[in-house]
Amino acid sequence: MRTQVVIIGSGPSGLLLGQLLTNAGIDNVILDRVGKDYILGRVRAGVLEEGMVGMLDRAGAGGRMHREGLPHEGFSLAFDGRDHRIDLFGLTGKRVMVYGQTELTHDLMDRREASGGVSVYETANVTPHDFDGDKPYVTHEKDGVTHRIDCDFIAGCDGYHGVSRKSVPQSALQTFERVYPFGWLGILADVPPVNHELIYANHPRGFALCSMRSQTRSRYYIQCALDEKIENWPDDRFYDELRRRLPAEHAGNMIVGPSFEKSIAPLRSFVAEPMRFGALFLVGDAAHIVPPTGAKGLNLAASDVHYLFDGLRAYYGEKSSAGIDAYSDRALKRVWRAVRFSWSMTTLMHRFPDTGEFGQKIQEAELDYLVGSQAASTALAENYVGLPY
Ligand code: FAS
Ligand code: PHB
Repeated sequence: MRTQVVIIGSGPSGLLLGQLLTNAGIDNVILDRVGKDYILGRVRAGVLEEGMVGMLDRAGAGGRMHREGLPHEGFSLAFDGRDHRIDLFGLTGKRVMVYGQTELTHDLMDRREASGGVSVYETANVTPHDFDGDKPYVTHEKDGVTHRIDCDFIAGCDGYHGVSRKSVPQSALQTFERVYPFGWLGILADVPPVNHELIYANHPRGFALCSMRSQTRSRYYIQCALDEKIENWPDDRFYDELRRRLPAEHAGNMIVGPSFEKSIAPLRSFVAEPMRFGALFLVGDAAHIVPPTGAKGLNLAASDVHYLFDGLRAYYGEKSSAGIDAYSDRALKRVWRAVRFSWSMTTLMHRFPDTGEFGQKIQEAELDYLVGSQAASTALAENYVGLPY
């Protein structure tokens, strides 16, 4: 078999790139080692930058998002028992869209199916070959048969644990990493959100986040130790701890109910450089990971796809390699700005082992300055709504 672009991974990166390529008449095949249901069963991001919204519209997959998504013009920072709203729209003229990654992935899968895009799920041993040569190809095993797909380019959209980055010689790759000494314990519950906008809370007991998926479905997180076990966190204990970390006005009117999803996610900052090796391009989580505090992970995948699609369209449309040659530098410039923002939000909002009482006062003083300064709030807001592509 032959195609122009093989995409490894059917998450948001792979599906978004695949749809833009298909819409542009550029042949592509998506391979994933798991099935659709498994991918749709993963609960992940919930906040979309305008850039991601625009990319979904460009892919022709934005309809349900506009119908069911929740445009948000601000969020709150809670600390020292008080609530402070960051007026995103007033400070930047931009909004964010609250719409779950699960829904977005579903919409992209539906769009791909409707446009006849070729995706192969539950395929094993996907392996990129000769991507530093002039005849790249990918092999994979399906139902005991090994298949070979010859191609021009390979897009490694296979996430942090994928095969693409691991296929690059270690000598050609430089990685940067910070692992945080805590995780996020998150639940999903069909109860009305405690607030109409998100609340990021700094508390001496630890960070908490009140988010949502709709007006009737809440997504709540509390910072937890890395060795925590879900079985030690029945819903009652979770809600009690969450309420202790929120200002009284919110704790008092929180509607609780049974969770139907509960998970612990570790937090890390990670960047692999460069993001291109000959015919192989690393996209999204395959190249970088950010702590979810800044709601940047999924949104960085969108800007990577934007840069790579631009390059591939110029390659096939105008026989120009300028775009694909510039991909890694263009993508990494925005990646590092988002990595910095996510690191700074995580450092400001979480309780570290060495924070102590002095460190808590410093965090509260920084937050107090931030919410009281138009300049500081604007800097926070423009990073949160998403820096330009
Ligand atoms: P993904 O990991 O989504 O997709 C990669 C795909 O590649 C998967 O379907 C996988 O099956 C496939 N794959 C992997 N190895 C393969 C192989 N060898 N062969 C074939 N296929 C292979 N971001 C936010 O903005 N906010 C959040 O709150 C947030 N929470 C998160 C919580 C968790 C637990 C995790 C892991 C991530 C979270 N993220 C969050 C980040 C997340 O949303 C990612 O940024 C987003 O999924 C990136 O999409 P992809 O790059 O497509 O990678
Ligand atoms: C979520 O709704 O899952 C969410 C929202 C904002 C974040 C992280 C997670 O910063």
